Amino acid sequence: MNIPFTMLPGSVITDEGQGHLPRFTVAPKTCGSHIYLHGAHVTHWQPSGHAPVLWVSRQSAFAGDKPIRGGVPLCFPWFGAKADDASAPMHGLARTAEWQLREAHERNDATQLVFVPREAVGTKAGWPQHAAVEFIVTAGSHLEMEFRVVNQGQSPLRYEIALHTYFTVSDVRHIEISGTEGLKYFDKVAQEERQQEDAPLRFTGETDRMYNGTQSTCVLRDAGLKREIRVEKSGSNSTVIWNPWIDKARKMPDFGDEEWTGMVCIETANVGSDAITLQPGQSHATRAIIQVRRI
Ligand code: TA6
Repeated sequence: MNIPFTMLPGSVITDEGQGHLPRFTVAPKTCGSHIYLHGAHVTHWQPSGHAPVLWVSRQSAFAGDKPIRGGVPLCFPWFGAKADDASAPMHGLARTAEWQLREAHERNDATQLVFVPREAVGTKAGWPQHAAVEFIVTAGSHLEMEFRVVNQGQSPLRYEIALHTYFTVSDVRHIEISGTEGLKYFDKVAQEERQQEDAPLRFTGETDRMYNGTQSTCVLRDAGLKREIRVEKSGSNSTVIWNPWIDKARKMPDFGDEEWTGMVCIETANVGSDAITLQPGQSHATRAIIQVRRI
């Protein structure tokens, strides 16, 4: 059960979002943010003095059994297709699960909300048994997100996690992302290992790259919106960068045909060879800290 509304700090109200889904609207003086209980899904974050940072498709579904297209989908406990079950949902169970709010606090002009999966989620086939999971969102002049897992069982617990963050950009053809220069990556479009040249990433076509073994901060430079978005991380060894481009956008029913130019994903993750294995009693936190700077 969510904490009683009477225990919500003044900067948090509950309202009905799109699709009549329950949503928290968070508004400390430093930002505005929306978080749905469905998938514990952050759909909006706008620091004071800046344009909205997160992107959501105008064609997104807002329905119990579908993930919201945009914002920050939580990919857990697997990323992409489930290795041993082709019928399992893409990107795991967390982003379509029902969560509840366990705590809410105001701290230094920011508001922190702690979400935990509803009891019933633990019975879903594929959800790691004996895993204590919480998702902590701190919305303020920065957006901090932490996905924490504790292995409360008696055997090792292996999982993948990605904070699959969608950013609004002026035009993906006119931005660049630094932080992955010279790194090896798996190119999901070409289906082969490649190495990035020693220059920031620019976009000239469908881009779907998994970088493993990197703790680097990525910086998205967007001259069109006169801003840089800095994606710092801790507890994350993988970065995924994605833009569907024209053909893939057209094939997605919850993605407008022309919307591909206005977004890019920079995902803070532990996926593939960087999957996490927790021994009994161990815990791990995957954290993203997002900041915006005018340029
Ligand atoms: O993170 C990139 C990716 O794995 C792409 O391959 C693409 O499938 C994207 O995620 C979106 O996946 P979704 O299941 O949300 O359509």
